[in-house]
Amino acid sequence: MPKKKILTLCMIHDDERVLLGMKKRGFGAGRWNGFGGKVSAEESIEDAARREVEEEAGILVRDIEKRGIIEFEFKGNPEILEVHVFHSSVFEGEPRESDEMRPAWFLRGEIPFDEMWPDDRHWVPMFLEGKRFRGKFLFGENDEVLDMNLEELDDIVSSDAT
Ligand code: 6OG
Repeated sequence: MPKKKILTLCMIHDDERVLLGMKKRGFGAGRWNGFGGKVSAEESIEDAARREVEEEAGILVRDIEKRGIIEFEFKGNPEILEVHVFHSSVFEGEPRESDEMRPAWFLRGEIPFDEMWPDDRHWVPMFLEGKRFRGKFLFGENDEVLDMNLEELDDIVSSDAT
């Protein structure tokens, strides 16, 4: 049985701008991404999403809503990353740099897809339109996308709503 690791990813945006962070170390270092990380045993997925935004960008999200779930598989690696993608637009505090991330605002039309995970150009536009989705990506060597599917959902099903 493949092992699953549950992670969060929170993208904060309003009508004009998206807040991304440049990952400074660890998995995905050198890429812009939303904020997030591993869910620990004693917390809900949503609580983990809030905690990770606070740790990585120094802000407290007020509204947070799950918009999608994406499974990532890397060829030759049995571990599957199940990433729960959240949206937020209202927060308290000023984004600040942490050990892990350097935050910056991007206009919605100027998202730096060339410096992000290659899956992002497929689902981020859908996400920014407010759609719900489920996806799967298989990565090969050099993080190229070998296979993918992405479907829009009417809603996130309740069993996924933790
Ligand atoms: P830590 O391991 O630093 O959390 N993540 C991905 N995000 C995108 N857009 N594409 C991927 O394709 C990703 N794989 C992982 C989930 C890692 C953070 O990176 C996200 C987490 O927010 C492979 O704790």
